[in-house]
Amino acid sequence: MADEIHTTIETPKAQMNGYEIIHSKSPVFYDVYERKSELKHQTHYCPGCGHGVAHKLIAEAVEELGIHEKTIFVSPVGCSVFAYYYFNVGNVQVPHGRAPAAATGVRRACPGKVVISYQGDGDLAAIGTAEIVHAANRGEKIAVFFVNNAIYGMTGGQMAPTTLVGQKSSTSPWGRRPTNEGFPLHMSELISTLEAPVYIERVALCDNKNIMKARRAIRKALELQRDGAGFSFVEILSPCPTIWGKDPVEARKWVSEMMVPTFPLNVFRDRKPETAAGSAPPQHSIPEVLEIETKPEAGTTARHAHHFKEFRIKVAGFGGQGVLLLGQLLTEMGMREGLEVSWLPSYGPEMRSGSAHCHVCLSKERIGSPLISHPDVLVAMNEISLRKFASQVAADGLIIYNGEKLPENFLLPEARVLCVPASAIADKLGSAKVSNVVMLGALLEETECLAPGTAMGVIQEKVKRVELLETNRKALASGRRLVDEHAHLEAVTQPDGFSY
Ligand SMILES: Cc1ncc(C[n+]2csc(CCOP(=O)(O)OP(=O)(O)O)c2C)c(N)n1
Ligand code: SF4
Repeated sequence: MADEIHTTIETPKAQMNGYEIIHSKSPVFYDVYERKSELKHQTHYCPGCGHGVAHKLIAEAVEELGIHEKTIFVSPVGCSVFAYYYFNVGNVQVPHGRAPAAATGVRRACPGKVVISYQGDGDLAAIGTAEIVHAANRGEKIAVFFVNNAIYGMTGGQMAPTTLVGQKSSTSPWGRRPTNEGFPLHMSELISTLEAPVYIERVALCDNKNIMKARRAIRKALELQRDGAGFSFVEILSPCPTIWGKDPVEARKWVSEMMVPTFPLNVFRDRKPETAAGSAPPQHSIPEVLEIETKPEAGTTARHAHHFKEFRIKVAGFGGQGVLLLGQLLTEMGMREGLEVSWLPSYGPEMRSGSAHCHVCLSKERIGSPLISHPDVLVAMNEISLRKFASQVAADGLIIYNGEKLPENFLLPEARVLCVPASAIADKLGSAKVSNVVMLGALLEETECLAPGTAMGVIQEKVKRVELLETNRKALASGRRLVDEHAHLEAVTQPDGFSY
């Protein structure tokens, strides 16, 4: 297929006024575009669409600058939603308008990369106005290519913020009226009121000369990224023949005759990189930023071995049982023991007595997702949670249930079960509030996932009322002791007489 694509069209040079037509494409594009089942060398764009030209200019600039391997392309929602089918670079596809926010995250996480936020005018200037303004204002080190075709292309021609005064669209069939729809938004001018951006230019894909200017602007924006300079923004006035109801030649003409007078071509900002605002964001670890001591506490964590690569816990119950707090205690402990941690809470609008649960992940490696589908341990603080979540527990997992025994008619899944009457123990200790700490003690003793010594350090910091501290200490000890005794009982009941 690649051979078919990179061919010279066999037409005698004489017939072409001495020119040769070469049908080829940049190696920054994939050889085959899987999006198209039959014509695998064609994009999905309409003939004459500016997106195709803009893509070509970007690909050529990436190739020329030698940044193929370090480019990450963030595609938007709009006609260019499938850009990742074409660019053989790092690709991220994001929801409508969010490209600058996603690009911010990508660039901050990968400081050595060249990150492109590619967006249409509906995407950038309507639904994503906030994202682009704030990314520009922060001086994020990304290149934004803003393809302004004065209309919503993908959805069939609704008015965009950049639709011209008098221009008809499906949502302004009488033509845009400033008194009703306001004036077109001039994004380049708007962004150039901000301090941080280093480069802002508006170009137009209306004829060869201007396409060459666009080429230079795109190259420059990428060059600035390669050099780590700052926020660059290139607005590309672009034909949309299909929605405008014109042929490709007329559409290009319309860009120069109708769009350019409203959106004058200009270099709005061209700063030397060394004066760039938006200096590099701090690359600190989360414990450093939160000023959390990560050194293991003497006598506890240094000796604690974590017998897992990743340990996933779900705590569930109702609001007021300390469900979310128990999750926080575990994550805080994990952090202190030098683990990667995540805590994902979920609760209804009614904070008290409504159902609540949280996912806690303790890991020796970076955590991919904080969402846990199959926990290793379910801490069920009430019967409803037990019935609701027990079937999710991993086959060799553990359920710790807040009760003397399992409820009747409860179908036990494959997981092991440990019944801990935490609420009853907490009541005896004089505070119903510490039932979650009883469960914590049982969890630590049974699974040895974290060191009990770390728990007391964390609780000490979290519990503001001194008189409750002693109750918490007892609660933790009770949970642990209960498991010890339970293990002892179980041990003597083993048929072979051995303990496990
Ligand atoms: C949150 C959300 N709102 C609305 C849409 C519908 N939608 C898809 S594309 C689009 C407009 C795209 O127009 P533009 O950004 O100008 O890009 P073009 O298609 O012209 O290249 C809209 C409104 C969506 N997909 N998601
Ligand atoms: S509808 Fe317009 S913007 Fe979309 S692919 Fe066709 S010409 Fe391009």
